[in-house]
Amino acid sequence: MAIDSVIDAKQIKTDSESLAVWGKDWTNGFEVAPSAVVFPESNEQVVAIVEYAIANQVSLVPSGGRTGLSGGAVASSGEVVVSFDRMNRIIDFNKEDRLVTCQAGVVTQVLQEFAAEHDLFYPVDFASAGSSQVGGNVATNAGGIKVIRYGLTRNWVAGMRIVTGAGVLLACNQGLVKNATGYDLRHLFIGSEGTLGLICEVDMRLTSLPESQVVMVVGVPNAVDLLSVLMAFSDELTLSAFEFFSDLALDKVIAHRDLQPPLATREPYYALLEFDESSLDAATRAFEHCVTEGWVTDGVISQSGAQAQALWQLREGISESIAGDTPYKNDLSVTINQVPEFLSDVDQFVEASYPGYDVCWYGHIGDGNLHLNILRPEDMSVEDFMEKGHEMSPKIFELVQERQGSISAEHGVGLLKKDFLNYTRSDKEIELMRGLKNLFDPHQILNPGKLFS
Ligand code: 2HG
Ligand code: ZN
Repeated sequence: MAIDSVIDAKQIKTDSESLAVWGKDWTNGFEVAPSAVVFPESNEQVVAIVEYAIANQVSLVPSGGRTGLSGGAVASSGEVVVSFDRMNRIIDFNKEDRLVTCQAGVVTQVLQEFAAEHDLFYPVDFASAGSSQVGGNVATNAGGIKVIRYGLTRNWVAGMRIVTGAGVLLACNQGLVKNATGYDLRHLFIGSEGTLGLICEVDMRLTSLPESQVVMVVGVPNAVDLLSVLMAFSDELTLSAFEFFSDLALDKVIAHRDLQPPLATREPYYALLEFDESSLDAATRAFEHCVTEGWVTDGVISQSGAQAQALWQLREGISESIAGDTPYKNDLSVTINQVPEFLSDVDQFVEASYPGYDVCWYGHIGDGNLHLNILRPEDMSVEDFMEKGHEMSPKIFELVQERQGSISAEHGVGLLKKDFLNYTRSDKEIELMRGLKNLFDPHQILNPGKLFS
């Protein structure tokens, strides 16, 4: 039986160009070979697709905005890709509860704009907000640049409708604030990377609009002082963001976007802070304290929304600016107090074992989340460099493990890191995770080979 027995032919694509587009996300290096892409338009159609997959032993790969960086949405071996592009409507809004019900394919920025139109705020934000979709955000528990103040996607999911691998449409929580009736299955699906169910609809909670935000960029000569700067500001005010980037990252982004460096003096590191306008005096006090202590040498502060956005580009544009260097990417986290030591561990390891490689650091340092990108030397082939990366991974992950950190802070495990899951999760935990997988996806049709083999 073919898939067009359960879904209209107009909702199926099998041409090679479409397979190449919908069969992958932003991750490179994996084979892309789906057999078809289907575009359901309702929860019932998602159920029908899952029933079809069970009956015909077909594997399904859920696909959102395809902005993932761990291969979670890559279809490498004849799977049917289930794209949520046509389930992209906001279907309900409840002002009293501040709840907005989105189909899984609603783009993050559309949700943010919808909230703003109602004088409310959806605070989860990241550079790919213009393409990423709500379902994918939930499936990876997306983080981004405002986690320090507002938390991860998980904090905003008030309910969801999801189709399990057994073809059952479950409604989890339904927007309740309080619901003490046992296991909260909603939280099991958040971050499950499409391995337990296909997310169809999400009830997102919104919050009050923040006051106008101010952005500050400061130069930090020593990595070890980034933490002192964070503490100095956190003692004085509530931060909406605390990000960092290295001077090499700055070089890359200003060259790529034709921007100016933010400060007259270049330093090895920079911190980007965001806070409420009413905290300006407190921020000035913290800044002066940091200068007196020698943690910070110089700083710039936005005078308008446009300037704030321009400063944000210096951080948000980095990932795109190094894409041409086909970097060996890592998305690591440790507890915040260990960040400076961990950063130095990794730097020392790379310097000693792989001298001459450019290490481009940036990330959400206020959450303990560091994006480590090692750049490919110009004269090295992509294949040889990828091999070097594979060689490096266990050693870097050992450094993560020594500090009980995570090998994936926010991008997810997908195909890229599944062989290394045990550096962050114990064997017992992985065994229980497999048990849950078998329970929710008894026929092993949902995103097989992701998270673990
Ligand atoms: C970011 O914070 C994204 O810019 C991408 O999570 C990180 O490219 C990366 O390594
Ligand atoms: Zn990030």
